[in-house]
Amino acid sequence: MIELIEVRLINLNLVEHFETSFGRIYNREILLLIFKGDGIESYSECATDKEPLYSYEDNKTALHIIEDYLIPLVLKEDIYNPKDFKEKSRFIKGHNMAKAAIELGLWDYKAKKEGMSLHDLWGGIKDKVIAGVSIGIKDNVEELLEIIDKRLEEGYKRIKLKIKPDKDIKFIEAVRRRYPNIVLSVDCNCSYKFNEADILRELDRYKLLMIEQPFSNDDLYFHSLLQSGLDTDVCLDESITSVHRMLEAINLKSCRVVNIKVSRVGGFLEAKEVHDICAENRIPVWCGGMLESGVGRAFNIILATLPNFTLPNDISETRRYWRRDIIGHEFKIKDGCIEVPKGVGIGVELDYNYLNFCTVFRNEFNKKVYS
Ligand code: OSB
Ligand code: MG
Repeated sequence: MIELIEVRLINLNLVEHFETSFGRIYNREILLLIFKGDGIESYSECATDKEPLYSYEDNKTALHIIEDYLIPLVLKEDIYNPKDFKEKSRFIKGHNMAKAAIELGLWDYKAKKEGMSLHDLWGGIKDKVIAGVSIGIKDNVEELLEIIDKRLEEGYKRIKLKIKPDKDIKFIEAVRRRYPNIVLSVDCNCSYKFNEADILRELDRYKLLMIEQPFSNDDLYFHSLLQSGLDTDVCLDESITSVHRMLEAINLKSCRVVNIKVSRVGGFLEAKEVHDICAENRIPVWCGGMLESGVGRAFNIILATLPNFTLPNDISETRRYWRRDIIGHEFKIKDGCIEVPKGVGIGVELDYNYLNFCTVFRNEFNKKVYS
């Protein structure tokens, strides 16, 4: 039985700033959850950040949903099975990242309670996943080429460039000229309007692995129009928020590739179903990232071991994000891959010394208050 849930807000400074079409960030503020009971400690993190830029959720809305609805639900009704949690939290519309944070913590708890790895519990079939890296928008071409040199040297199997209008062709052209054969993709993070589709059609020249989320976060229709006239595969990220949206995208032919994030779809159960539906429809998937701490990264790595994760992931080494992580394990690339951590649950432990140093505030919710 889960006796206590701790919610922490932690601050982690990025090794290098990260710029997308939403803007430039220098640090992450991450909500970390710790579940305690039965002598077990399980972890998870919420993918929200300070501002609602990637989706409508941010740390404050997630904190509200988690503390005022989801934690009371879990503690009052003694929920520890992720399936029960999903059923019983359905009445709350949306807030997928908040829900995913609880569901993931319950998965780690369940795996630890059963004395097994989450990798086995989720049915992962690989013991390592292909590492890729997402490179932020740079001020000039020289800076971009310099960082790509470094990333290739570090062993990444795929380079993803963040682009936006006026920060696109010139950069892609220069990268392709220097590296005619690397596996290269671009992520627009919703920054193009449909009347700018001509620019996107020009990208067919550069043999990109995919073009990720050119249009708005809730669009499927214009993506479908674009895909029908494009050789390059369109990949959806922001638009795929549920199994339902995935089925719509398949029927509309809005994309040929999907970036799966457990946080965006509201948990592993939903992500697994999206994964399975994509497999049935011969749509390859890969695991996206949200600049997570080591806790979130461990979940991402485990997720990416499912069979239809056949494309390189946005899963990078620890040192690409943090000088020091809040877990006692460092993720490293070996032969272009990152290994699944071994051990029960997510296979990594919190480094409480550093975690406490990074903690901005901490709230505790005790079961006793709710019974
Ligand atoms: O669109 O995939 C995205 C980071 C924050 C928000 C959205 C995205 C990203 C990334 C980084 O691309 C992926 C990573 O965690 O390395
Ligand atoms: Mg993306």
